[in-house]
Amino acid sequence: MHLMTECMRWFGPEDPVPLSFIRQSGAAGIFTSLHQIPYGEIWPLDAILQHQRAIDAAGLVWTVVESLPVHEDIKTGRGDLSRLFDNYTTSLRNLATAGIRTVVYNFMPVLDWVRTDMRWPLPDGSCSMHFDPVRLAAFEIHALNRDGAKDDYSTEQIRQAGHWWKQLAEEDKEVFVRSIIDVFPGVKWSLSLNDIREMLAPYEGIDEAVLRANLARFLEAILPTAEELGIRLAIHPDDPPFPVLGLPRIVSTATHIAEIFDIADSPSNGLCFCTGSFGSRIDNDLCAMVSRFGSRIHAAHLRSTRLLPDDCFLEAGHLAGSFDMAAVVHALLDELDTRRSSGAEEWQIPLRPDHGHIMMDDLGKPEGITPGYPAIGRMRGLAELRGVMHGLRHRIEKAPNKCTATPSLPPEVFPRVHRHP
Ligand code: DNO
Repeated sequence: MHLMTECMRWFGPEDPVPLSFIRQSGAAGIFTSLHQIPYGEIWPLDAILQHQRAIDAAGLVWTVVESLPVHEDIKTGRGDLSRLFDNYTTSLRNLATAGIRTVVYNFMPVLDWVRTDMRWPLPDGSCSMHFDPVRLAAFEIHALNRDGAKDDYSTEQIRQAGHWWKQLAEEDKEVFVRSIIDVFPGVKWSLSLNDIREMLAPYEGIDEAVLRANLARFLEAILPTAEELGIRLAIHPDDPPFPVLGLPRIVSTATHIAEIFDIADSPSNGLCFCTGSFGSRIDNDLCAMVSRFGSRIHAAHLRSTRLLPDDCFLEAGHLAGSFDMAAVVHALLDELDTRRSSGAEEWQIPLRPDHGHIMMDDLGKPEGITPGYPAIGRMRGLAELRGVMHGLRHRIEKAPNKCTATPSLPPEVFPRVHRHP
């Protein structure tokens, strides 16, 4: 049976979920990064190999780099760009030397992903992440005091934002602000609101077209090396897939992806298909996107969002969102088959469950450097996705409803039981 490789994200030695636990989830591969290296600096081969050895020792494989971050100067098109491009390609070379050839990156200005509540209580007692534009308005207008923020919201949203902000206790304001400005993967930079203002300033005058031109300059600089090394770059969509903080967005829709692929028609210029990001827009038809961009999908993040009234959304169970996850998985399996039947050597699409509900034992644990990535909720997500994949494969490859006996079971799943005499 040809399935997508099941993976999990690991944030490195500081991750409260160790590799030994990840192994127990049934995942075979790891999406990870060298979070300790500042954005824009070279990833030395030694550091890559050391990270890889830790993963190997746990019986897993470093399948995908997530992410090799893109420095803000590249996005704004300022500073010593040729040094940054050289550093990026050197890191790609070092990764290829270690045999790692799928590399995720994003082109989101200033912030990585944004939610307005990291612990939204669900009726079953678990917690999810939630996005509410009213709360983002409160952040922008009352905490950040961004010029022009009010122009991005309706009068009613501004009114509700003021009301919500006023009733928040001082310490809750602090927690709320931190949860927006300090959610970079695997690190806590302890950024202040002033740092964010300084990071926003260079974007003055940068609209979608300029940001896309800056992405094009970056891709044109690094793609020749990526192609030579057989590296598949995979851009991650904007999360959420619409403008925040008055910043342009260029990776939110099918039109955007087509524009990015137009920059360079190269297999190295690929996509990380994040269903949760794309799925937070009602006008994104996920199955159509898989069919249209299939050959360029180099990695998948599978997660569901439930779209709610007033432009809110919450992160639903992996199969319980507003779009049909099983249909998306089916489309991805079809893409695998297309690759295989065309004789492609690299036919795999590694997947990882993205995010997960905070549930059971994880409810009492601090989020630390990995908000959104509790062990149990992600494992539940992976198990559900695995079930969908196997069920679909069974339907596709075997006669419907026919039960075929399994001739042998892999020994690592059912090891010999040593009984006392
Ligand atoms: C959020 C993640 C993102 C993603 C980066 C990719 O949970 O999907 O942080 O890793 O944006 O560069």
